[in-house]
Amino acid sequence: MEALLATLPAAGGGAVVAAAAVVGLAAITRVRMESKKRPNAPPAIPGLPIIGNLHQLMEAKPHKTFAKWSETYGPIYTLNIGALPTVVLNSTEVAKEAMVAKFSSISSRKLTKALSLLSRDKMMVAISDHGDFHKIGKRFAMMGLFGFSAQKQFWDTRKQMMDNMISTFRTSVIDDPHATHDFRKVFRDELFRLSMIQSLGEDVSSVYVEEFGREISKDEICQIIVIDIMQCLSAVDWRDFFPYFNWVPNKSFDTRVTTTEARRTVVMRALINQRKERIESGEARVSYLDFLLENSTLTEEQLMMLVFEVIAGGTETTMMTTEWAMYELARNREKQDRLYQEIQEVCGDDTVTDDHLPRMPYLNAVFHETLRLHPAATLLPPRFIHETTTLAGYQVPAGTEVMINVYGCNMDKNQWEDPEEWRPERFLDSKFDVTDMYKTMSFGAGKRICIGSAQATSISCTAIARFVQEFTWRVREGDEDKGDTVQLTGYKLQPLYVHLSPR
Ligand code: HEM
Ligand SMILES: *[C@@H]1O[C@H](CO)[C@@H](O)[C@H](O)[C@H]1NC(C)=O
Ligand SMILES: *[C@@H]1O[C@H](CO)[C@@H](O)[C@H](O)[C@H]1NC(C)=O
Ligand SMILES: CC(=O)N[C@H]1CO[C@H](CO)[C@@H](O)[C@@H]1O
Repeated sequence: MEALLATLPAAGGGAVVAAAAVVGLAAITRVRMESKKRPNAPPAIPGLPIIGNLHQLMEAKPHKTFAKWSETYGPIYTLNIGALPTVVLNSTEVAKEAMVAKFSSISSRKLTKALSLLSRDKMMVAISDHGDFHKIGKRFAMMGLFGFSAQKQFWDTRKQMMDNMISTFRTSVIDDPHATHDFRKVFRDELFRLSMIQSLGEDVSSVYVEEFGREISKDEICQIIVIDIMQCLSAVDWRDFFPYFNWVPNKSFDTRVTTTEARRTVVMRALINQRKERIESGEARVSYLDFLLENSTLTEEQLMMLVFEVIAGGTETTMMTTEWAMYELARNREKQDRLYQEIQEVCGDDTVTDDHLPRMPYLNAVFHETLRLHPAATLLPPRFIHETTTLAGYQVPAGTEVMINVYGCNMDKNQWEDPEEWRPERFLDSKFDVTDMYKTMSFGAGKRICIGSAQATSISCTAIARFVQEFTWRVREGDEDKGDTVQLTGYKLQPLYVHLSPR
């Protein structure tokens, strides 16, 4: 009891927290008895380890807590601390069973409060239930954005993006050969530019937002529709994991989510209206918005959310993955040398392009090993069992929430040797096919698998290869072991700063 109290945050007042703790323990005891009644239920987490690991939930790294518990409770177990029973999955096999074989019983979403507000109640492909909106949204994205003919339109922009990044780094190396470079800033700026061109047809430099009463710059647009949203999503509200504590008020959290959502919406509306005016004046472009306006009958709100989704979803995930890859290469000199050797053998004096990628197995391994160790989504957006089913041989009743711990699956000692080590060589093993884009579950699996995976793979791999082709990478002194993440996200806590020397 004392341990529990000591780990709870001061917010909310001692009395409230103590009361919650007492009722919480009572709930735990009840669950223990109930689970005895249902012999075919997955193991339930009893009270003690929860108290022991509560501090990790408070640090908002539930994926780590969940992985730790599975060392004791195995690949599937239930948390019954609140009104909503939750089953946590930590092995690839069981997770795939849930996402592929049992999809028809587990195809809706159970959202955290923040996700539900930010997605305007499931009005995003990734966060919708499986149904008409999901199907239509996914088809539009394939046709209007990710299909081969749509992507072909953006090849020049992508090449330009790579050239811009290299030339930005080059210029700053010439200015000061000993400088440290802010990798994230350079990469995010260019990815955001690509996202804007793909989704709105132009590299928007500013937009007038009526509600703000002023024109906002491109940096501000990126801040409001991408960065603020991602940060808001990563500010885990632990009440979501233990709905039993839902009644504990958290005003600052609720206000922050509501404000962030409102700002995102007015900026997106302004961007879309600005674009519509151009289209009305006869200026057609190839873009996702142009495609949706001409080919769909979506409401204004749906249109706004779908365009927002590809801008926000496309920028940060690819940025995070590439940043981790460069961090690992910059601190593992011999792996970087091995990659450089492969680049020289395959490309000679030519600049690396998409066309070289199939002939570069080590580059492919570097990318997948980065996705494994540093998944952008450590926990997949929760799913919901709407029809009683079995998982790993256990019966799991309708009404249970499902948490898929990608981090836990990727760290499973039974599947990966020394899982905490970044070792691309493991993917050179003949049991992995080079062309398999889903060697880990970092892009999800089954019907809800990531639709941007091909684009993300090709941008990230080409960028990594070009960066290593042009420069030798070294992390800033003292940053060799800065591998922590922001709460439950895959964000690197300390942005990557590097020293570069031209090859
Ligand atoms: C390295 C980069 C990326 C990673 C690691 C990643 C990861 C994921 C994961 C794990 C899911 C599955 C969620 C689930 O099963 O519950 C997903 C779905 C999705 N991703 Fe990505 N993603 C990446 C890049 C992108 C890009 C570039 C875009 C678009 C511009 C994108 C758009 C989406 C969409 C729309 C879905 C929802 C698919 C559905 O629910 O049917 N992703 N992504
Ligand atoms: C309220 O939410 C914030 C996140 O914005 C979190 O840091 C804090 O711990 C929460 N407080 C309580 C009592 O849950
Ligand atoms: C609308 O869809 C058709 C058929 O897929 C396509 O050819 C056309 O380019 C689309 N319109 C726009 C503006 O993208
Ligand atoms: C990361 C982690 O703890 N993974 C565990 C998942 O569950 C299996 C049991 O089947 C454990 O052995 C793994 O260690």
